[in-house]
Amino acid sequence: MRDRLFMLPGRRVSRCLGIVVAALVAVSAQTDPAVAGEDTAAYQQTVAAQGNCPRRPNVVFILTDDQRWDQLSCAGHPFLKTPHLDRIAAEGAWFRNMFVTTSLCSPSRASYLSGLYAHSHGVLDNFTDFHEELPSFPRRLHEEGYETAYIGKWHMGEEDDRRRPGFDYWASHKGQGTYYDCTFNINGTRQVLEGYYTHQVTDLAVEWLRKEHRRPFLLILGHKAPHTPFTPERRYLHIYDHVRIKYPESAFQLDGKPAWIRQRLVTWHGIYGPIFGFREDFPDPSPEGVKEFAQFVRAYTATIKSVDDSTGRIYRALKETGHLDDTLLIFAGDNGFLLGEHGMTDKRTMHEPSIRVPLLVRYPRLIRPGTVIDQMVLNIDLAPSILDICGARPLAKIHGRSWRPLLEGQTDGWRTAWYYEYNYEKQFPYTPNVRGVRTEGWKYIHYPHGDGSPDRHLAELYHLTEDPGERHNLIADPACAGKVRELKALLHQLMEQTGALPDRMPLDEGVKEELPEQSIR
Ligand SMILES: [Ca+2]
Repeated sequence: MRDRLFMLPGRRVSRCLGIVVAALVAVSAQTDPAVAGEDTAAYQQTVAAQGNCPRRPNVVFILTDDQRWDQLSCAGHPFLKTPHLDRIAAEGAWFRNMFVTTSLCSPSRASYLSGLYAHSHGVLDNFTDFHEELPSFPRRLHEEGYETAYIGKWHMGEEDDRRRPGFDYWASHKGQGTYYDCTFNINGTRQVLEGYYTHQVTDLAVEWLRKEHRRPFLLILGHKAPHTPFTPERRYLHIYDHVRIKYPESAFQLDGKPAWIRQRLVTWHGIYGPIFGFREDFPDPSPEGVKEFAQFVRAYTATIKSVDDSTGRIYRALKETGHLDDTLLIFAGDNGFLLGEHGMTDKRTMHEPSIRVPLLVRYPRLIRPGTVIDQMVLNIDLAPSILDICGARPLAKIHGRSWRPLLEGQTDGWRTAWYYEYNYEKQFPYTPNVRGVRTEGWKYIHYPHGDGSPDRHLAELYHLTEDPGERHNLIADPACAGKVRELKALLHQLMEQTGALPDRMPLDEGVKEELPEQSIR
């Protein structure tokens, strides 16, 4: 799939990686008047002048790994308390309908940085790095005079912990990292930071925030939590032992669903399988098997307590350094996570718990306290939104759009539908290829085989307004035939608009019971 890198919307730049970068720059120059004919010296003067302007906000972007949208007490979680995250929502905006365009770590992270769909930025799995020449919002802010730092989990390019372009300060590690005693590369020097990951990256972030900053700054803080292997810090290990956890009802309502969902039940990504190592004897479809599932849910949730504490420390550091109200403070997750819904764990699918993520934004110069945004926003919207609010040059030819107008009460013309994509992974053979469209009221999902032949899996259709839990697959309901035709046409239109056609993907080799290799679990 490497030859699909950088297929910008509406224009296929090149299939050859070697010349693709030059072509990309050329395309940008042709299409972005701010770049075309730019007088470098004059531009640098402008940047220098802007550097003294107090109105350019700082940006702190906190990104968690696999935190689903409802893992916040302000989102109504039944037992998790997140007072520090709730405060950001209370003092800023909570985007209640925030989604990712691919529910997988690296592709989504690349979409956050670039504003592009995975089929354009080329990070289609968790083993591909963000190409060093690909434009991103951190690089753009850096070009425009921002002091930039990346601290924590980068998670694109499994074996490479080197500083990525666009960052003045770099503290990250290879691949997934470890919850305890993780080895970081801090500006070129590798060292083990003893202790719990969430605290270690927070210490680094607070230390960096407390330094003198003569220019506006961008800090991205990438957490490992709540990613597998769910490992709460010691003081939170048992805080939910008293909470009763059951399999969700939808786990037992699989009639009318595609057969692959039933096949997934006993796999690495199903509720009767090993549940990421929490269950030793598997498959276990017995009612008693819920006890390991309950431990799994408790541990996942408990790791978020530390993230909340971390957010409180970041908030306090901003306040004590006098930066708080001049900082665009953003909290988001890279993808959702299924906690037993439809019998599934993990993400990747297009069902609601997988694609919905939290998005909280605080910036009192723009956002009234207690703002709630109901329009559908996407991970690809983050980059254009930050650049818009910072007054920076936009990225050319991207898919996302700035949600700044939503914060200003302007909702006319906002998107009412969007396209979702996921490609089958041989290393994780538990989810087919997924293509789908979500509107405010409906969702259509289908599972292409990958060779252009007719689909071999049943498609899914949900009337979300009446069935937000996606219990009733209406795909075979004759009364919905017109809706299916309408959504198929809309899906095609959205794929065309985003440059996703012709659509290429791996061959679906089926759902398998084999476990993933130990090194990538
Ligand atoms: Ca993730």
